[in-house]
Amino acid sequence: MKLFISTASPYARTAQVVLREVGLDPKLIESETHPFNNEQEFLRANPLGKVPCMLLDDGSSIYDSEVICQYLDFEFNQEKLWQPIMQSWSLRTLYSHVSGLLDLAVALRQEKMREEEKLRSDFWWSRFESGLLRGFSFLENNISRLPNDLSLLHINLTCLVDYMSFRHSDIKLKCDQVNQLCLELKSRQSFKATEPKG
Ligand SMILES: N[C@@H](CCC(=O)N[C@@H](CS)C(=O)NCC(=O)O)C(=O)O
Repeated sequence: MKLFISTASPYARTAQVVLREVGLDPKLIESETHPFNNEQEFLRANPLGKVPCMLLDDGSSIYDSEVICQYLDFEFNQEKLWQPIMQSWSLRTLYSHVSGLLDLAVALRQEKMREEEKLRSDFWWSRFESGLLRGFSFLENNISRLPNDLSLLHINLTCLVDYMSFRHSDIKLKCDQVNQLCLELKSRQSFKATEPKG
């Protein structure tokens, strides 16, 4: 089994955290790959050219991050990370909400990279930023709905919050309760070992 990751990708980090939480040895599985390097083995495994991607021993592959996280949890962890949210449509929606915020945060990062090429779009920049502000405000108002047990929702949320500090520290988010919850989660070894870099 091989997990293609990039240490700057918040999506890859969710899979890295789950890998550790289910007790697999990351040293034997993780392979750092910059998606822009277009390595052949990686592109064969995921023609979309995105990390994370999991190559299985039978040559088949699994992506995207949500499918990889569920695969690891189902195959190696008796679904313990999915169970706290799977029974509730409202919590599954909150999980999608966090995934949507990850998409906005990465899209805004790409917009910032375009600025270096003088291709910045004020329209998209402000649309992504206001989506993030609204989305975090919603999260702050709904944080008490999170289940007590660690779940894929907690993992995605913590990767999102850290990615915001990593790439968008200029955006002042009002989300003290979200930050407090994530601070507690970040004391886990799985998060400490996978802090964003790059
Ligand atoms: N929905 C995908 C998104 C993955 C994704 O966009 N990864 C980025 C890194 S943060 C990537 O590999 N980008 C390379 C590209 O788009 O060419 C997931 O959840 O895995």
